[in-house]
Amino acid sequence: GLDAHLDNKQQPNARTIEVLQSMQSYYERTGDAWRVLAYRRAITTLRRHPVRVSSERAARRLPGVGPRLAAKIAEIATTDRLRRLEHAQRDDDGEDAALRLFLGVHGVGPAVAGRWAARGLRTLDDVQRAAAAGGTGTASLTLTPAQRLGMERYDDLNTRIPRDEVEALAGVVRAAAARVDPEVALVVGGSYRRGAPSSGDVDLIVTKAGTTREAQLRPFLGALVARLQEAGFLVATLAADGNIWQGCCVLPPGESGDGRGRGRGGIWRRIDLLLVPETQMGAALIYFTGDDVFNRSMRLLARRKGMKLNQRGLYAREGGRAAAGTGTAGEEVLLEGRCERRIFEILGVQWREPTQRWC
Ligand code: DCP
Ligand code: MG
Ligand code: MN
Repeated sequence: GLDAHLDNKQQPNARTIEVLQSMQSYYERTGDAWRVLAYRRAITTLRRHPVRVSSERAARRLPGVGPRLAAKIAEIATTDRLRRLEHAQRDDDGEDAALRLFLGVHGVGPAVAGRWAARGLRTLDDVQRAAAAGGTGTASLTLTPAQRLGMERYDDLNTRIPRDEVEALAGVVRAAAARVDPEVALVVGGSYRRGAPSSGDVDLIVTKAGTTREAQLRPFLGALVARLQEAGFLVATLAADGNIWQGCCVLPPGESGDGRGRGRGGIWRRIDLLLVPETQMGAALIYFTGDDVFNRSMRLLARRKGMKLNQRGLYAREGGRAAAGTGTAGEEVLLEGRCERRIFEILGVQWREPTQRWC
């Protein structure tokens, strides 16, 4: 055929074809099968056409080209652009920006963010309106309690917490904890312990000498949370489940010289309270200090050596390497839980300060 002789340079309608292909791939992305077919047909026809098509009338005479496509072919040939495509590309950018926006909502992951963006939602107001439409109908959507908080406090929860504020917030919890039980100890973990200048949240590990089970600390946690809620420090609960309490807190008025602490009117911060018996403190420190990549590599190393590391301890697996190979864990024997350094030693890993545990 003719098209075999015409490479892209010689092809008299090369530029038109190129723009139509962009338009076709846009319709492929939006799932518009009919338009994809129409564009494919027009492109095939144009490829075989030996002369440049620059008017709407000439385009109309091509087989498989309807009036609307003919107008677009003429527009490309005479202006070297297609406004419809430029619009479509702007819409695409809008979808990307919306996706990033929605990923910032606490409690929203890639799947939900993608669904919201794909159905045309672009702003938090769009989401709010769809949520207000109730739980039924195609235009509606249901937010989880965590997502609702994430929407209402979007800016707060996307603002990093400076190191000194992490310290001030932990100080408030420490003071309250001391009044409930002076023997309880609190350690700030997470990115703070790794020395980060700012943190996404406050990770507080709660422990007490002599404890062997987290249940022994639960009454303390209940009393602490009640006290901090009453004081207006804890302002929202996201999850309260076993050994972990997750929610939001805010610096009390006057707590910080630069006016950051304004009670409920201040910036709401994410806080995690984790109950850890003393016997598991070393493993818990490793886990809650992270970072997550460091944790994964430590666990992998443990598996390779026929051991198992989790947030409660380092275990030997009956069957050792064989068990690691088959993926079936045998009976586990606790090697160490209490001492962070000892866990490194048993694993045969040189000690790393928390500030060196990120990759
Ligand atoms: N963690 C993990 N794997 C996950 C989530 C968390 O190993 N999927 C561990 C390592 C983290 C720690 O828990 O350091 C605390 O989790 P955070 O989500 O609070 O993360 P960071 O404190 O490290 O960072 P940020 O400043 O964002 O809070
Ligand atoms: Mg954290
Ligand atoms: Mn956390």
